Amino acid sequence: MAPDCKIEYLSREEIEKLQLVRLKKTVERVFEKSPFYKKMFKEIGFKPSRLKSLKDLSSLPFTQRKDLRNNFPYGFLTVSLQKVVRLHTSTGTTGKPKAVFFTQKDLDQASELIARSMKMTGAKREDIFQNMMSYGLFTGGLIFHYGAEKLGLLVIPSGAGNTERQLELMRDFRTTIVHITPSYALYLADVMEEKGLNPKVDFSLRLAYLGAEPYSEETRKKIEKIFNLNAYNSYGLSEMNGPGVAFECEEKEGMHLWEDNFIPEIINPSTGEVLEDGEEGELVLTSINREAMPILRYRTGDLTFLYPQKCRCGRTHRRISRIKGRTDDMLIVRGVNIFPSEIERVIMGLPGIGRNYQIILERERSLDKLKIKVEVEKGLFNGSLEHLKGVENRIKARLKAELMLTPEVELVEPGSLPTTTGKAKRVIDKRVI
Ligand code: DLL
Repeated sequence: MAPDCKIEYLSREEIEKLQLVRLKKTVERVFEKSPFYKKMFKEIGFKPSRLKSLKDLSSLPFTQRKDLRNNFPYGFLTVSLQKVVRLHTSTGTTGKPKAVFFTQKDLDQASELIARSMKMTGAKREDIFQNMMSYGLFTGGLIFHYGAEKLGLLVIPSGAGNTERQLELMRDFRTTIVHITPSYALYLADVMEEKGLNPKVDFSLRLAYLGAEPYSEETRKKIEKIFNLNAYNSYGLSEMNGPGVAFECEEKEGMHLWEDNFIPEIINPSTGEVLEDGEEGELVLTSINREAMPILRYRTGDLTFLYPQKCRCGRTHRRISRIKGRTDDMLIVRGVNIFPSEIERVIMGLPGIGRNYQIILERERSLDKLKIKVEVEKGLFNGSLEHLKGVENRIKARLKAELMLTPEVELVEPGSLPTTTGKAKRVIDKRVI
């Protein structure tokens, strides 16, 4: 069924009216049902009846990533498990991921937002859509998949990786739209050229949805030129359904954040003060149309601003700028969200390891490459080669088992990595985005 596009053009008053109704319902819901918010509201002495206007939202505390982890898995749930039909988790790499639950209604709504976003950028029923994002716990696969089906496209659920097969599918079925990470798009172009294929001539691509990781305007332009297509930026996070939170329109100037489903705020990340439109800060989101697991004032860690001007396309939902960076040290490596502290926890828990390590990120043929240099204990280099290999293999095995990472590991002599008296610079990111 075609998405309801009228909602994209509501007046500001109409949007705010709808937001207030949905916000009140959400606040009542979490107050009654979510163990986490019940406790929070009690602690701050807040009653849902106190919420009279959208401005009152700012009197509530923020919800942080650590709250989700500390209340894993069911602390945010506001429905009985019988009503939950889907689990997704963030692609994070800690021992405990963030669990995100969906009722059937939540999934329908998430599909609606994807269908709306795709339609906005000109996707049509006759398009052939190849979804090259990972299927499974990551939202980029399934959430987008159902949205594209809702719009009536032919969906090829090819998932991530397996480049040869991707190319074959693209040629056999004349794929016209791809959903892909920008780095994989560049890699794909490399492989095409290597095989003597012309990305413009031998394929039928006309649209690409690029997201799940930061990239620059220059990278977008490069991808558009190589494939001769229109590429649109797509933003989202697991905690808020996954993709479909904000999406570019044909103007390609900022992403419309679907304000009938999410209330955005931009805050100063150090003070928590709410900033004006146009000012850059951390994006904070409140989901106001979720059943299983609404989240209030969630600190995304993403740096952006809200455009103060109306969009030329006529849609009224405000736009966020391309994501400028993170407020924390989260790295996105091949689509997986990684915190250096987690790598440290794993490495330092192993025997034979010295005091220092370094995480090096590079781009090799457009794909991220992760290398970890680890200082070993004194004397280890004087021992047998076999013993050293054993230490290296143990590091690799633990990183794989706990964090699903398969980096290159290099063992180095104690004291050979640079040290500073101040804040250690353990991450060297050589990637140019
Ligand atoms: O990456 C959801 C998604 C899937 C979005 C497919 C777009 C397309 P997470 O794994 O929870 O969810 O990672 C969310 O990825 O907080 C941002 O830091 C980053 N991110 C997502 N989209 C963009 C983008 C999915 N277009 C985290 N530009 C977010 C920059 C992005 N960063």
